[in-house]
Amino acid sequence: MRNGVISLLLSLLIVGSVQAADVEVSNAWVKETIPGTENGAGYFTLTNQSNEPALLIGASTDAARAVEVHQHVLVEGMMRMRRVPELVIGSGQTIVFQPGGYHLMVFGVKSPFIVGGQVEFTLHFADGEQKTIQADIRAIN
Ligand SMILES: [Cu+2]
Repeated sequence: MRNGVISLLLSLLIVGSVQAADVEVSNAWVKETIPGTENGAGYFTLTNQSNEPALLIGASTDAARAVEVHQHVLVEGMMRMRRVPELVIGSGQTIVFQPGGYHLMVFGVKSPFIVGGQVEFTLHFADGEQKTIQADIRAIN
């Protein structure tokens, strides 16, 4: 009986931890910065492997003044960028951040992003979960 209670508690603990922690981040990269500019863009693939939707509410980095989640949208025939304050990743869903679509907008890069290096970002989820990722700095083309 006692063992049964303990294993039940353990399984509840395990189930309880399967939330944003189960959002897998892969293929994280940032564009090298263009000399004379101080903004950058970061990309990655998010896969929600949990049974619950996950809510990405922002990102941060020590390498820049600010980071925002952005999306490109077509407004009257023009591509514009919009800040996305909350991005829902449904259970089982994969969302690809890529040029022309979702991206991390990096404002005020402190020192240039040079190909071959890495930039650390932290993704923030609504349940308080944080995920640290290392993004490879890649050439623009
Ligand atoms: Cu942007």
